[in-house]
Amino acid sequence: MNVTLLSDLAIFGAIPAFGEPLHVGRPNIGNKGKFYERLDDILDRRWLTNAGRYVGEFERKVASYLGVKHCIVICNGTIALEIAIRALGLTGEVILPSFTFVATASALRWQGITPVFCDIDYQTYGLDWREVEKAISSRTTGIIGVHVFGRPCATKMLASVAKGNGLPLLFDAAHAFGCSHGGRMIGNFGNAEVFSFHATKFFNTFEGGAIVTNDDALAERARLMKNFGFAGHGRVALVGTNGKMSEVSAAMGLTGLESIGEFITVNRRNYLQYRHELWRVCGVRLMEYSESDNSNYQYIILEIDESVTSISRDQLVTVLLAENVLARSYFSPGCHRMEPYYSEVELSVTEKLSSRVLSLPTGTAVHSDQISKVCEIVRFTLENGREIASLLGDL
Ligand code: T4K
Repeated sequence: MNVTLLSDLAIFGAIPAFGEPLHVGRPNIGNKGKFYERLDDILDRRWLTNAGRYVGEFERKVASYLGVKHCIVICNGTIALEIAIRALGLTGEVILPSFTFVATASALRWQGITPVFCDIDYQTYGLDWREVEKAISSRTTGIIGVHVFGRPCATKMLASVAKGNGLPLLFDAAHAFGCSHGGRMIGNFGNAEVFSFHATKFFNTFEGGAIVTNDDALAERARLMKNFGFAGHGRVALVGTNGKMSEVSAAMGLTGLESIGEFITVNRRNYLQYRHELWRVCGVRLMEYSESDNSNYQYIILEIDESVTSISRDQLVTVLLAENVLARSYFSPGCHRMEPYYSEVELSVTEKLSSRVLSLPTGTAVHSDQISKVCEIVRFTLENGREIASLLGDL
């Protein structure tokens, strides 16, 4: 699709494009002064990484925020997943959703483990426990649930399936920092949970992640593994890797933690504005967050029902792009339809959602008038779906 041509079309004259690109995934930044103070201290003390003061403080504060026994911070969420998978002793086959970022699957395959993709529940977008039960075989060694877009999986039912089959349960909680479920913070479910603190997450450490668990032995193994397996000078207890977080990242995390309430307030306000401005638009469903749990509201997810709108998700993304709104089609295609994992297996809910959903900009970098304009573009496009679809077809 030629986007330059598209933006020249008269229909887009109705709503002039944004001058600067409006991105999904703009980082939230805490108090810069506080961050610079910490940075100065790191540089003055010349202690940049390897069990530094800020990493220790950050781990203690994250553990206390989540009410979890152990927090091991890691250089990014993907390596955190790899370490958690290894520390849990997973091998053979592991069941996980296909509707996730590819890192969840690759953290397994990287270690020679076969990901077995399973369908999800349409209400939560998380693993469907009934499908998990069907997928368990003699080669299954574990289950990974993903709290997609920060909405908790069916934690109780998954725990019961895991327990009933003697399998460890790991949660990829990359999207769910600051969320709770049934009165407990995410971080306290399964054998362990893994967060991502990547720049695009509402809470970031530039790059970063964490493994959190209430299991002492598991925490000890993960701690050794992230530091080459060192159990003391010259003593290597097990095969490890380098998963350490730097002091600068921890300083960013500590600074962000001081503003996390404000980040969530802004995300919630943005979410409510999107909901208010889009609720009348036919064929669009804004993903809901449960009011009984705490959410971080970091994703604005629209589901486009093409049978009602006569315009597809991909066409809407093209229009938004022409208007300089860089919406993302997270997660499309599902992992089971990506080259390294390609499979003909039919996962009907995954396929439906991955062809229908898109993610819109939010966070502290996005202002109310920008949200109004994004909503106006969405409304206009859907209300004129037939004409726009046919224009797009002609380009
Ligand atoms: N599990 C799940 C379920 C995940 O979603 C992820 C990561 C992981 C595991 C692995 O965690 P990490 O190893 O990443 O810690 C982005 C992120 O890189 C990735 O962290 C995230 N999930 C995924 C959903 O999104 P891309 O390929 O879409 O990123 P990119 O570079 O296209 O950036 C997205 C948008 O953010 C763009 O519009 C630009 C904007 N952006 C990005 C960066 C880095 C900024 O405005 N500023 C920035 O600094 O993967």
